[in-house]
Amino acid sequence: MNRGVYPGSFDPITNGHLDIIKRSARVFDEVIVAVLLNPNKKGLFSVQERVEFIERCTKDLPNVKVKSFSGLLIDFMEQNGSKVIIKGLRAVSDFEYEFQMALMNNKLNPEIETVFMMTNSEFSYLSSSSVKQVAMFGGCIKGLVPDIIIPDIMKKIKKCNR
Ligand code: COD
Repeated sequence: MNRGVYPGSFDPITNGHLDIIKRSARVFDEVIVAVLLNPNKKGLFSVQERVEFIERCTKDLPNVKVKSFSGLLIDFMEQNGSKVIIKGLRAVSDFEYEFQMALMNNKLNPEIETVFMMTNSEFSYLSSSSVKQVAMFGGCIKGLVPDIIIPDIMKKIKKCNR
């Protein structure tokens, strides 16, 4: 089976992430969206919330699974029988960081390849941090994240702003 792993923080999932997931699901037999559990970086949403958001947004994609992981990505890849990391690329700034990560992961396990998908021009400016900032300051996040998770994001932001 041709299984790809799409790793990230997804704090929260945006329409840019979802676009990469949908396109990957057409290329791979199975796609595992892997949400990083990083004890040193507290996100706005818990890993459980992020996983649940992604599950809700991908429920119509039968070959997409969502899991969380901690530690090294290449260990998760081995445990899940995948040799292909899927990454999205937005700008030159993404390239430098992703280039370094791809080489490091390949150095740690030469069987691992990273494939890059160009962002959809519609979402090239989108990041989880910019979505959180817009929401924090009362801006409209419609069109930036899947509609189905907007109420949950707004609820959390209101709680944090209290
Ligand atoms: N359009 C297209 N792609 C996008 C968009 C968009 N609008 N927004 C984000 N993306 C892509 C990003 O480029 C990235 O490929 C992916 O979606 C996830 O993005 P984020 O921001 O949610 O996640 P990151 O970049 O914080 O994730 C980092 C990882 C979790 C992948 C990384 O830290 C990791 O692998 N950590 C595990 C430790 C490890 O193994 N390190 C490697 C050795 S140093």
